[in-house]
Amino acid sequence: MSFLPKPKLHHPKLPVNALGYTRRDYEGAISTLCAGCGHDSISAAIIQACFELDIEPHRVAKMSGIGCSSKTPDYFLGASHGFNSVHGRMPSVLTGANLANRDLIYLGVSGDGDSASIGFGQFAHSIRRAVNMTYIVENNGVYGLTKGQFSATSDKGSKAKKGVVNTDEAIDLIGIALQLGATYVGRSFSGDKDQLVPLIKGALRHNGPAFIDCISPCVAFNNHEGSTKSYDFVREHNEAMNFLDVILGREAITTEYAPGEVRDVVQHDGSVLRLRKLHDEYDPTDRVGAMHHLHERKAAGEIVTGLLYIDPDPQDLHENLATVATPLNRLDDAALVPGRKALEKLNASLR
Ligand SMILES: Cc1ncc(C[n+]2csc(CCOP(=O)(O)OP(=O)(O)O)c2C)c(N)n1
Ligand code: SF4
Ligand SMILES: [Mg+2]
Repeated sequence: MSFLPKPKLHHPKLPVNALGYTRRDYEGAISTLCAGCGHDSISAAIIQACFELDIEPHRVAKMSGIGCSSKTPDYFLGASHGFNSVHGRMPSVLTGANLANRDLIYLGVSGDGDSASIGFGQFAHSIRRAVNMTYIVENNGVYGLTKGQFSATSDKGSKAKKGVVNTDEAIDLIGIALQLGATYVGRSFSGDKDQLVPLIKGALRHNGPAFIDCISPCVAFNNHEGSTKSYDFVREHNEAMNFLDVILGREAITTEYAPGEVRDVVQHDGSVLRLRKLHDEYDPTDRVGAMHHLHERKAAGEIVTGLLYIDPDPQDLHENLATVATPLNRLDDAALVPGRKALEKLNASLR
């Protein structure tokens, strides 16, 4: 594998955000993935989302497991905290970090192998425990890093590069996330930046477990005819439910739409998620309706994308555990070791 240091020079007139940073300040090392890999487009979307949200890079903690997808945090947010964990273990490392320091913005990046096989239990429990995070699965339907075996998200009947047909049922991570209580659930496609960037922005501003399943073609092992995760197949079968605009609290809402065309969801931090409806009957605040719609459209051969579900009033792990507002890693000895009397009082209260 080659390694090239990234040149630090950039055009002096690059646009800057409210913090005075350019997009370059959100980049990482040069990618070593195959040219055309969908994962690189997702990295670019994450960079764009953080730049547009004026996020201080040092406030982000990016976590991943093992796989081509899990390598990508090296290619964005070079000034952020990062932890490349063991295969399938990103969710528990992220949960622990989040418990220790609730002040950071947690971004988990994983693959379909990493999250739907070895890390399936970890994925499920991080969602049901309502960890405040943005969890992105870069879903290519194969184990890209280990040369293209079917993953658990490969559709039944889809073909491997050498013609073998997958006979196993696919796991739909969106369906699982909805069932286990994720409060922000979206699906997108690495080739649709206009849809993906706002979806990531909305997830980063969401105060609860936000899950995005992003279909991300593997050009080396799963971009042929017969694959249901190829660029051509996804473009032909993509059925977008809505388009999202994220309007920050400080910005005026100026765009005009006819009544009924949009739906606004105000988040706890004052930002507004403006959903431009593409299907009138679709209600993204109805969890059961979203699950039903997903199954129905899948049976019709469509890949449903967009913001599929949002809970406008989410609760996260810290609220459920009633932890103190101060991040636990900032508590001093007096708070952490309150002494014998406090311990006796606590024990007495439990008798
Ligand atoms: C404990 C363990 N088991 C197996 C492997 C081998 N392995 C490395 S990456 C990978 C799957 C990666 O697939 P995915 O998460 O879909 O990432 P992609 O490369 O497709 O982006 C496997 C099985 C490993 N590294 N560690
Ligand atoms: S093997 Fe597939 S997933 Fe891995 S870098 Fe290449 S195209 Fe991307
Ligand atoms: Mg994969």
